[in-house]
Amino acid sequence: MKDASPQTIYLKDYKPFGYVVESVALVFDLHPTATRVTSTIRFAPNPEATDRTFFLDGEELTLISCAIDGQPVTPELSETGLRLDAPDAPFTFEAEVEISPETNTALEGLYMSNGMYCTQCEAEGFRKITYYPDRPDVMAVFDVTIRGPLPVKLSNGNPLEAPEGQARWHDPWPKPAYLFALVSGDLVAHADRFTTRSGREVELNLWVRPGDEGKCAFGMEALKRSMRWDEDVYGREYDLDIFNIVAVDDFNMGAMENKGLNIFNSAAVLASPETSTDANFERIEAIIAHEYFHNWTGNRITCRDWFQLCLKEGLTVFRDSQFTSDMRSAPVKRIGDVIDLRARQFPEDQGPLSHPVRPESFQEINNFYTATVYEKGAEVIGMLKRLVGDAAYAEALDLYFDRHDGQACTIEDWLKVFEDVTGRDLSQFKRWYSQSGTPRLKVDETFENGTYRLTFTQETPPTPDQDEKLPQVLPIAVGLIGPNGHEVLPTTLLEMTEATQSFEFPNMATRPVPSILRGFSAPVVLERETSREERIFLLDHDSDPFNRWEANRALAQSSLLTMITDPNEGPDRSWLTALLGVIRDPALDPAYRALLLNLPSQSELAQALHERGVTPDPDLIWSAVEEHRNARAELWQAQLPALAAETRVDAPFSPDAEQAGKRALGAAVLAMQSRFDGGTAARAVYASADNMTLQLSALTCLITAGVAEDALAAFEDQWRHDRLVMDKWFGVQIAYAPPQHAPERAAELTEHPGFDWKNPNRFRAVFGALVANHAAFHRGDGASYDLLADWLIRLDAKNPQTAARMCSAFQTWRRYDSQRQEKIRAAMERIAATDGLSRDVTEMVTRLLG
Ligand code: 0A1
Ligand code: ZN
Repeated sequence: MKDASPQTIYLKDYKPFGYVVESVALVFDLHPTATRVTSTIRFAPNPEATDRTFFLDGEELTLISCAIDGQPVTPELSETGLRLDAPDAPFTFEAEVEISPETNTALEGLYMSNGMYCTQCEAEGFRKITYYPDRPDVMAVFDVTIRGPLPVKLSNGNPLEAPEGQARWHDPWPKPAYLFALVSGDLVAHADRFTTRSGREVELNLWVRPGDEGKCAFGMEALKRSMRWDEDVYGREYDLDIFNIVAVDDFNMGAMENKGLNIFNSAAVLASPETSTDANFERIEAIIAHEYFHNWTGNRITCRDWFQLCLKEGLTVFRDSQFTSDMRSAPVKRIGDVIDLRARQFPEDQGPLSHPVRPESFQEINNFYTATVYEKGAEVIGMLKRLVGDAAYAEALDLYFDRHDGQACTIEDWLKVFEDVTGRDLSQFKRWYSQSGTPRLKVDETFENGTYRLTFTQETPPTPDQDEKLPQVLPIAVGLIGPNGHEVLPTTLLEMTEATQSFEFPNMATRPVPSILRGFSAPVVLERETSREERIFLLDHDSDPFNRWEANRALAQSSLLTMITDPNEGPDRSWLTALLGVIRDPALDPAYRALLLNLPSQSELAQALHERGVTPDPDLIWSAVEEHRNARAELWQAQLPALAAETRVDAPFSPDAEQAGKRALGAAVLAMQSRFDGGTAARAVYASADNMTLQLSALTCLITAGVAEDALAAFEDQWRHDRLVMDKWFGVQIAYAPPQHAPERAAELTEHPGFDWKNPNRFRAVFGALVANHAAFHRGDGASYDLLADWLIRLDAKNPQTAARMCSAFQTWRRYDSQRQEKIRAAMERIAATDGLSRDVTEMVTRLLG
């Protein structure tokens, strides 16, 4: 267990380490409870450093022996590491330590998952493997020997000859310890090859447990597409002779970009049509790409310190979104990203966990792998690209790779390449990295003597971590549409730098309708009073697919808010009629049409009410959404069969965007039909489904209709042997349960023999679903708060990182009424008062309680 009276670490205190590491040789003698790790490390004084304190990080290690230049030494040991008086000249440090992978339930360092050894070292897991300067700015060439009983033994880099029963790996590329990896198990490979554009032959392997071989093909194809794309678009080539991916069942996050040996949560790589949904396929393709792209943005160029995490993560998320846009539909990807940003990042930025894209302090770095660092970090890069243009972006990236290859860098280095390429001063733009909070953008408009004028005002409300906010650089993409629906000004980028700023458009024959923030060109909240008519006009005519969707989203939101605040109001029928016209347009991509049918989440509605000064009532929100869905289904009833027919896929299953789009629209139509047919159509789909997308969408319809008992039993029977599919079974029955039953159902499921709560995927399947079911999570009796708190306390003792991540469920707590707030506060205080609480969860609840 980590120290619970933690220290705060500050960006401003950065100092380089006193020594450089010239080489590292590690020997592993694997054993479940007594693995021996022998390290031989060449250190030399670092000319860039003044402080020569020789402190090596190390946690939960048993030191067996330690020597400097062959002479045994007795270091000063503490809970966090080892200190020695080291020579002021190059020297060799040797240590032998013992660790116990089998009892490592935190899944950080070397641990075991289903009999297989594996590692997770980001951010600070290497210190649980051996004593080392475990910080990203210390980069070294690693040589690894693995001895042990299991046949497959993998590490980073290229394999070397080794005696029987051993494996040796040499990684020629200097790397920080967080990119170290080791895997050993009884595994089988799905193998392939890739020839890089300069002719390097690369062996590709996806290693899985026997039985999972049939779920590898898609991941492998996605890897090859990613490798080709990074060559074509960024000019980046792979740099080793082998690239290994391993699927692991017990993993805290999605995946990890260890050099040449990516380790994946099996949910983020294993796929087959029978067991995976279209959404799973798309996510897997994106994560494979993300980890692969890290080879350049993260590994070849890494971060100087963990405050710079967005340097690799923001950029790599941006790159993986570009990849998905190229592989699939760009507008559909953009809309999906914005839905996700608003659902996860906006609440973070506007609540007690608010922090800048580049935080300035932390207690536990694992708590900063956030939507702000990742997704807002990617938005910031998107804005930079919009501002400088595509050609300058490409030039700046080339310069970045040239100038910084092999280095551990900062955001300053990153911005400097853009300044050098464009001659722009990016000091104001840099506020995007240092200022937390979501800017709010107001718009005023006038039309006089043929000149149309837009006046924008930006304001970022104070956040708990920062009172003062300064104006940011906002790229605002605008188009103007004439009354006949024709565009009179194509998309034009306005660059806003002041708190208030006007832009004029002369020579307009008539007052145009503006389409503002096209493509969601900046991550802000746009506050504009727009009439219903104007929104319907944009829904009909906007040539920008994002803003067309956005107009519809605003219409949906305002209709729902009206219903919530006045229970006598029904849904906005004239909007629904206009929307039906668009939905029935066969020229529109079915995936896009499915997005138009998607309603704002109940949590988003709660936030919208809160922003309007109304305390959200989760029960009223739930009832209004239900009523809306029923009314919409009834109103469109006659058109549904034709729409359903249009979504039929006759070709053999493919997870491509085209088929997936049809299935997404089909699922939305089926959900509407199930609102009035008692589940007949869904039962038929369930019975004939030959892929998981159809099977699961039918199952969720049956759950919503309250007639899923048989189907749930059949599903469990069919899939009890498949861990990943069973995660879905656990999740859907809570996510789609009515609020009056969901917490009880969740509690019941924790008693199910398959509820292996130490497996992060299974824990998240149940509790992630409960949190996502807004009205159930916020049920007035506080049952869900208490249940979650009980389980977070239990999980924290085994796996602090996953427990801490789930604490963000409480981040919106101050939106709600005082009774709910009191119940949440009590739950969080109960967590905070737990004996031996980890540093991870302590930091989270302290920040949440404010
Ligand atoms: N760098 C990985 C994410 C990651 C971070 C921390 C981890 O610790 C358990 C694991 C993975 C990525 O961005 O994919
Ligand atoms: Zn990443």
